[in-house]
Amino acid sequence: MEPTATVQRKKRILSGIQPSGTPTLGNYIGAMRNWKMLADEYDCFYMIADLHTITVRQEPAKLRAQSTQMLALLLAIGLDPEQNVLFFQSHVHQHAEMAWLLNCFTYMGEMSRMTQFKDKSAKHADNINCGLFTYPVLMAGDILLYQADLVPVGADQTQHLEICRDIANRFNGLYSNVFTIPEGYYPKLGARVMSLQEPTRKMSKSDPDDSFIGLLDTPDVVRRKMRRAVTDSETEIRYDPENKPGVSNLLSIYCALTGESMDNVVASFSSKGYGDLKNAVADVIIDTLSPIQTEFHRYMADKSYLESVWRTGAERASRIAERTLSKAMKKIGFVAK
Ligand code: AQP
Repeated sequence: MEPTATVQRKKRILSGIQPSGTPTLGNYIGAMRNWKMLADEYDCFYMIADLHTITVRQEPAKLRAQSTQMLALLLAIGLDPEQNVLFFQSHVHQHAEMAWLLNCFTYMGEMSRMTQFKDKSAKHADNINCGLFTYPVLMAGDILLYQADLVPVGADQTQHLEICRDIANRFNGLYSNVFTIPEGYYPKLGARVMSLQEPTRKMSKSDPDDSFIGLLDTPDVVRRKMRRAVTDSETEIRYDPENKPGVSNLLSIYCALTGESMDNVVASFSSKGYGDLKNAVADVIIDTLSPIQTEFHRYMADKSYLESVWRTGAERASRIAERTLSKAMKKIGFVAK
């Protein structure tokens, strides 16, 4: 008898980014650049999470432009659209459908405990919509549709991954194994980048412009934002996030982009001032962003190529998403088409 070869499928990863603005250096260091490193080892699905973006009111033309730009930026950082499935969430209608199904398997009490809902509703007090409340259910569907094994998560998303696992376990418990239960993936390189103006809060693309470095910021803008970055009234350069959050943030950006260890970096700045640190951080940021921006402009000039990437991505994603959605619908008891 022929020996049976066991073909092990690569583990699958699903991650996303909202086109709620120009991605920041935080998105890049904490998420995007890691995505590129995962491509060889994993079967990667990266979505531009445009459905999630409308939990906060968006200007239509801006949302469209930001979404296209986001795709061009993903390509510009080196994500290969053949190796990775790159797609717009709204192009795969199964996301919205799965979210509805899962809403009916999620309890109000569970959603009420989500800290991001509390934070975001405080930030957008004039528009606390139901989408903002059930956002983690849409996210659970995003993950479960692709039977993802791993989900790269930052500290702010662990609660959402937990709820996704709870919902999937509940569903599987009722209807036998429909969903893969995802695990968190914690990237080796994944510093949390803080706001330049309020360094105790994370850097966010929808915050005021001076508080973040956008991936499309020109060198002049980077230098200006660095000059204005909040530090403290001392002069010593040391890594102490609790007492010196501004300086520590600049140091960790420097380490994240150069790959140097914190000890070495702190030692190399021991006889220097905050101005020198800011200049050095600006230099490494500009060096990082400049090749990305060149590629970005090249992709933006080729709309038909971008279109072909998003069409192919949607087709590839839909095929898998449909398989899971149909299975879940059948289990629930809907009549097959
Ligand atoms: N400051 C950050 N440092 C490290 N990682 C970060 N991420 C976001 N901000 C930082 C990571 O980027 C990925 C994509 O995030 P997202 O766009 O889906 O949503 P977000 O976390 O809400 O990002 P923003 O920039 O703060 O968006 P807005 O302003 O729209 O809310 C995630 O993996 C996230 O951890």
